[in-house]
Amino acid sequence: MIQVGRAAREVALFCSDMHLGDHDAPTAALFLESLATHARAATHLFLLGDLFEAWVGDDQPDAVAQALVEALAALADRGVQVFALRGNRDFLLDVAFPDDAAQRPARRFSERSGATLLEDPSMVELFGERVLIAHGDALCIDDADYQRARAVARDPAWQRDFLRRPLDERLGIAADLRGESRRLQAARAMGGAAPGEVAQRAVDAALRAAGARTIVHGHTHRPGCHRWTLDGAQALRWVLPDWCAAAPARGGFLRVDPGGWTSIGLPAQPG
Ligand SMILES: [Mn+2]
Repeated sequence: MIQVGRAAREVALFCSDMHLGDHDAPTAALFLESLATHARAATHLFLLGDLFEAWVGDDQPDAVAQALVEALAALADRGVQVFALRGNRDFLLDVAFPDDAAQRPARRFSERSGATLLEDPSMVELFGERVLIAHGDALCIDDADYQRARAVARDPAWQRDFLRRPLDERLGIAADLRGESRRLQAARAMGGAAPGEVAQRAVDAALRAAGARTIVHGHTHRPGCHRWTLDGAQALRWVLPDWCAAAPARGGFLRVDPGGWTSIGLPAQPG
């Protein structure tokens, strides 16, 4: 298990739902500037899914994606341990292309960025505490249509069939899925619909299964800190914000250090 806090100087930073892409340069600039500021003190960076608005494979031809890859690689070069898990927008992140694919990227996302891809959910130990980390969409179990779509998009056979296609075709399919063809089952998993809300019983079950009482996730775009009692113990659920540069700007990190948990918002907006 990943352990943070074996040395007192260690600092973990969490964020998610940046939804980066060439369609939104201001949000990419906002995020990359904020990351440069706050990652300076971090020893571990956790990206909890939906880093990108869309991801058709590790050959995604996207200048903003390349800028994030380079920023992560620079952090990794400085010794920061970078971890990422896949969201519902970028579920093909670092997924291997089949041998008979029309074309294949020279290097996978993890190789280019220095990030280690984690399963969703994963367990980490933070300063002696077991913490479950997840994107969050798997906890939205009350939306049966969404969960069916998620299962299709996460099916290895569906993914192989998709990655086998030429890049232009994959980009076209992704655009169609986000556009009019929402009746297709995979469409909602690839984006389009507004994110749902997690079901409390799914959160409780995930924490019990993990033997944890703290979870950090994103996806819902409803940032907050929820406390309740689970089997007689205090439970904690941190929800990360999504990022958007358009006023009123949204975004932020969660920081964990020997002093505890701190939510880091954006600096006050001018005007
Ligand atoms: Mn999401």
